[in-house]
Amino acid sequence: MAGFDLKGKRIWVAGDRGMVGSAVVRRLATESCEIVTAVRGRVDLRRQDSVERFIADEKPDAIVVAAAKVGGILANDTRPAEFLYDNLMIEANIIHAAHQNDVNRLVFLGSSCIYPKFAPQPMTEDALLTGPLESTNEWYAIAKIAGIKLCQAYRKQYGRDYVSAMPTNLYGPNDNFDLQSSHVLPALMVKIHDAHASGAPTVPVWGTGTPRREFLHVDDCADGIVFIMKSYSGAEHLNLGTGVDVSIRELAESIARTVGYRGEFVFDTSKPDGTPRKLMNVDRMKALGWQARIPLDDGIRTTYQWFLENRRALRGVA
Ligand code: GFB
Repeated sequence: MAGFDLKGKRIWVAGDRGMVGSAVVRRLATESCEIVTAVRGRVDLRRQDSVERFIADEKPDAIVVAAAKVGGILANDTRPAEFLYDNLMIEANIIHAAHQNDVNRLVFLGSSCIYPKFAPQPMTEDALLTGPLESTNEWYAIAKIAGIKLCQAYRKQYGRDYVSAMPTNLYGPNDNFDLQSSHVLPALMVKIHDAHASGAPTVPVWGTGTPRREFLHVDDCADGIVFIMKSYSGAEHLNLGTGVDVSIRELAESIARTVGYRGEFVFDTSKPDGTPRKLMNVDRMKALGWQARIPLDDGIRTTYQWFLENRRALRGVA
């Protein structure tokens, strides 16, 4: 493909109120395209007729599928039906209705948890479907793998230019800070902030602290998605990450430095560790000309600032 020129195009960002969707909207606002979003309550992405009507009415030229049911290790582990059903419905409805309405360009988003639990690290795109998944998030992973396959199937059967990007663990403004359902970075930010504020000597950290994760700021992620929309066409999905990982203990220490907390961490090994290591190989994106720019410490600092400014309005934060 020669490239997809965004100029004058109508781009529907499905999931524009979420962390990723809102970052994509911010990023697209710097392009000369028209951003299409759904007014709250107008479209239920789990209902085929609702999605079909919306796409037929709005006639977008391209779609970013940033809508998903997402959550941290505990939410994934305890709400398997929601994570499988909601995600299958959302992606199948959007991708099929896009095809029916002749929308030829679509970027689907998945997650680094699509790869086998013990995939060789850093994980290359071709590690997909080479081994068993991590049990805490296999429901979500199966749904996201189905999304990649849908894009490939509509490309193969109908010639649709649908592509998939797999972001690693994300964080940033508009993240979920609710301790029961959030990912580790916002969860530790809340816990360490609260311990600092109350003078608590310790902070509980789930698991052993030894698993390693890669964290991508959502503004980098949005930039990568727009880059892919403009310049990539192909059946194979692309990893979107930094290529750098840290242990959960190191992450906690970085957040503590930002917050100014000097207490200790207590590791709760009754909680699951999940995958031992989840680091992306990002060579393909680099070869295409893109790489992440925001170092983790800078991202933690600006996200903490955002948290302090917005915490009163956040769900599940006291
Ligand atoms: O971010 P997280 O929930 O998800 O957890 P995954 C990462 C690691 O941090 C695990 C530990 O080893 C957790 O045990 N951890 C320590 C904590 N303290 C906490 C805490 O207070 N809250 C949380 N949530 N974790 C998810 C998948 O896996 O990653 C999803 O379940 C998705 O499907 C997402 O792919 C990106 O990285 O383990």
